[in-house]
Amino acid sequence: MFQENCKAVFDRYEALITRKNEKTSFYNGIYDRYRYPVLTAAHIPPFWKYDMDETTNPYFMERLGVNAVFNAGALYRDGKFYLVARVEGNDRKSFFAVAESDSGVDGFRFWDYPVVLPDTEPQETNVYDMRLTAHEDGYIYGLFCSESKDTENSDLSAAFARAGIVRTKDLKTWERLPDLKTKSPQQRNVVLHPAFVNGQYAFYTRPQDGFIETGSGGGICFGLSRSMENAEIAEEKLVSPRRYHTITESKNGAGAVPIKTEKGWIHIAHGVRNTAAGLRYVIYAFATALDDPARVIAAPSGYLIAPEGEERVGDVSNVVFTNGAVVTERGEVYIYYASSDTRLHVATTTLDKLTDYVFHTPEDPLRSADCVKQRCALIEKNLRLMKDR
Ligand code: M1P
Repeated sequence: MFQENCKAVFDRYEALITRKNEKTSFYNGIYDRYRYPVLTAAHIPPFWKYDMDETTNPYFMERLGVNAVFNAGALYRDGKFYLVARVEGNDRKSFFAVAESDSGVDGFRFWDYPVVLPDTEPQETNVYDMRLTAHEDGYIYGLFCSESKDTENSDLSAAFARAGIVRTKDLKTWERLPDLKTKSPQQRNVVLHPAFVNGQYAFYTRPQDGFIETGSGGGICFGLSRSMENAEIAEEKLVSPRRYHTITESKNGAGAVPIKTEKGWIHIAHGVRNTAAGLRYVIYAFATALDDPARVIAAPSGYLIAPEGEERVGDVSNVVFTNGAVVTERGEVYIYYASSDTRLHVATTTLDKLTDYVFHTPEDPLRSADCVKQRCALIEKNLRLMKDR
């Protein structure tokens, strides 16, 4: 029985890891979607979950289950795709693990061990959502949410979110640096810019008053620090604001590390609005100037990716979220996005298409009357063209 079950579990795992992915029929001209997620809880190697000793585990039971694999930082290097995924155990604690693939759309296999971060922060209870920045200083930095309990507050769920910082050269050995200091009481969704700006390290931050609510935090901000060893931002400047009656009304946050194009830095972020059914998270894009990565120069209207089909359902339903995208030397773009805090997908496009989308999609006019005018102008132009054909 033990042997049979063990073999069946490993066979199922291998079949999943070696399964080829394929594009779906989804079309919007901007990006392609794929039939299968690239990482799920089932992608976790069985030897992370089962005790494989028949004497201590005669029923071949899972001893340390994994609940979900989602929000992943991404890196493309020497023809390989690396994801540092958020792995959440059945015990709710998250940790990081590296999965590697040759294709970027399938075949992701976790390395034998999860990432072991230096345990320098005794108050830290949970870690998640690492953004990987290959910085021009030669390090790969990982910025993540470091969560600890607010012990002063009688509410059992009260917690603090801070921006934890680690760095590595190989994704194997990690050095922990002090958390980012800002004037905001809490921070989540902090992203390090890959280049020096005015000779300093540049960050996209998301100030927030509470653990969940951003409160007076106006949106995605930008700030500079002289050092990474003691990263401190004196002033946060608003870049991409929350706006009434838009996809960012409740909150937003930087996602993937900005992508450099000839026309500007392209940002792929998330926006959140409230609904009668709870918060809805979508992914949107904007661009900042090459000579001033805090100045927005293009802001396409609405969302780039919204949850569809089975993506809409999971532990936190109606959510898509990204913290990683990569560009290959051929100009292909792989956007890794998680759905409903449960699984990780990929959407693929090209730098040319993404640039066209960001710089030629009209902005949100912010009022229904103006949205109708905007759409009527498009219809009128098209009807004229269709008549001439
Ligand atoms: O549950 C949805 C997302 O919620 C948080 O994002 P934000 O701070 O913008 O609300 C993050 O915890 C993220 O991990 C999660 O996917």
